[in-house]
Amino acid sequence: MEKITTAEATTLATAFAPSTTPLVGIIMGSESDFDIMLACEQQLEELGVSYERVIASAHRKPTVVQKWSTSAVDRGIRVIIAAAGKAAHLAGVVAAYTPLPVIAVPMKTSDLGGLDSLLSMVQMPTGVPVATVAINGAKNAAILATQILGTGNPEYLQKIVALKHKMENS
Ligand code: C2R
Repeated sequence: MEKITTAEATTLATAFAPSTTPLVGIIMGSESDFDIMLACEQQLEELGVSYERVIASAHRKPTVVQKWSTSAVDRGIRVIIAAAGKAAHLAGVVAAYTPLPVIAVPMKTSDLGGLDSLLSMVQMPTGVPVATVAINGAKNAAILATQILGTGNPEYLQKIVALKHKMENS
């Protein structure tokens, strides 16, 4: 699980037919979000859930975000996790382009402590929801994504049951 460069991420974002078929699509507004979002990827790996990662900002790379979001369903993605900080419009923009559930992870910020990111994500107007986890709640985003997958797949449901048992017995 290497940190990918922006160039590689852009290539991935514009690749409409990736070789594997990830179920979760992770999008982040900046490479600077990656250190926090690593926990999300690690949790998905622990739960055995395939994912892809893209770094693309809605205001810096609007075309990439549009292409990645609109192609997600056809590429086999079933849940999207969007992480961003400050005026975090990314999750809402992605949700506008896809019928898939979007989980938002508000990044902690230096100026407003992440309250800016949180409100930008959680306060989506009626009709275009994003399910927002806690500030820097990267792990919970992975668990929630797996729970959503689990509603239609007993394998993932069982992974969540096992995770809960582990928590209870630790
Ligand atoms: P830089 O570190 O690249 O300056 O980014 C990123 O998610 C990051 O937390 C600073 C912060 O800006 C956020 N960003 C957004 C969006 N794109 C980047 N909120 C977006 O599209 O919403």
